[in-house]
Amino acid sequence: MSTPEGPRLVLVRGDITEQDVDAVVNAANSSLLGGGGVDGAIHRRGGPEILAECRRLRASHYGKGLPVGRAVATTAGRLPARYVIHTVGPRWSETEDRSELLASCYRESLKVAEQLQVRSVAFPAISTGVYRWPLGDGARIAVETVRGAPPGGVREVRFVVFDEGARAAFAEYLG
Ligand code: AR6
Repeated sequence: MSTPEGPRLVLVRGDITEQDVDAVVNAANSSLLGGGGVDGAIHRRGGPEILAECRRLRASHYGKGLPVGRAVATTAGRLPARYVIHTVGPRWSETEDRSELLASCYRESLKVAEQLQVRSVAFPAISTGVYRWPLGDGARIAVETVRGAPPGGVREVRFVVFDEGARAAFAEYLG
């Protein structure tokens, strides 16, 4: 029997809100009510339907907020994608190793993608903006975690990064 193949990993420098993939991952915060960075861009471009669904999810399941490392899906509103998968990255800490929580964001988002039966997923470099995770380490965790995930129906994972520094960081691990 042949070994099942994992998804193709692709690196793109650009805006995650413009990606023609089935699901876009949002680097959200626990409130699920929006913010800056990727989160702000997704809500701005995707329109109010996304926030409305986030509010409903909060009311029904996440009254105390979506825990760090977890993921949940909503509509993608007016984005080219079908779904937004919201995940909450850890803030970088000088004193505590939170790598497992960052890895969990990628793993849990992929699990949600499998449940949605989608074939392509775009990830931003979670936690490397407002949450200040060092880019090189964030890229390593992203690539290693996605490579280590059990193969399923997702055929393409696209890492979408904003600038040259982030592109170079991911390129190093993608080889
Ligand atoms: N497309 C692709 N990458 C982007 C985009 C974009 N449109 N915009 C920013 N980046 P951040 P975090 C890059 O701050 O660190 C929000 O306020 C950016 O250069 O979006 O997980 C939330 O509500 C960086 O490399 O997310 C939370 O409160 C990466 O995406 C908090 O920020 C992630 O930066 C989450 O912080």
